[in-house]
Amino acid sequence: MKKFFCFLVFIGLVVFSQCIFAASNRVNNHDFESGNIGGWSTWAVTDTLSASANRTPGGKFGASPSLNAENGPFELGALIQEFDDFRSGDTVCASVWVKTVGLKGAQGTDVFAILKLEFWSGDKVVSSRESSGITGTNDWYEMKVETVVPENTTKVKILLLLWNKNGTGNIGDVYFDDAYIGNSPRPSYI
Ligand SMILES: [Ca+2]
Repeated sequence: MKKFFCFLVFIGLVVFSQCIFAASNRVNNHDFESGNIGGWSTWAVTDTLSASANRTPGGKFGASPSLNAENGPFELGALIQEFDDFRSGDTVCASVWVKTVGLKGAQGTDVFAILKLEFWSGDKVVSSRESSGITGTNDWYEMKVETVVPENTTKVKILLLLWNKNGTGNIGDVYFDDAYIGNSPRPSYI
């Protein structure tokens, strides 16, 4: 009986923690386990889903954008989500796990994977914050940005960004997975 009670408590804690995480992480399809990129808009990137690189425990998919768009290539490209429920003065914490394999520019220049937050007022960007970028080959690494929502912000955007510093396009691969945005840092149990 005692073991059964402990089992019920354990199940309850698992369900509770998942509910808390679901409530606190505002990113839709944050782990790409829907098997598509639903919830994300794309800007100048293609090849956005990968079944070969995943960071989510028990998962199958990550996102793998490329700047080599059919109508490109471009210097910048991103997967993007926007949120209208952050208020000026709020703390905003964002993070994403990223992995790179031989990532560089099509012409030998550097290409960086970056986590960026943009703060919009109406149709204008009023400010932005971004992580340091990584390039080349790196194992899974958690990029983080934490700041305070500036005055007059009406919309916050999270961008999983690729930037070719001195040219266009890229070769090699970048993988993003398990994106997060909320008013407090990502819970430690995910
Ligand atoms: Ca995943």
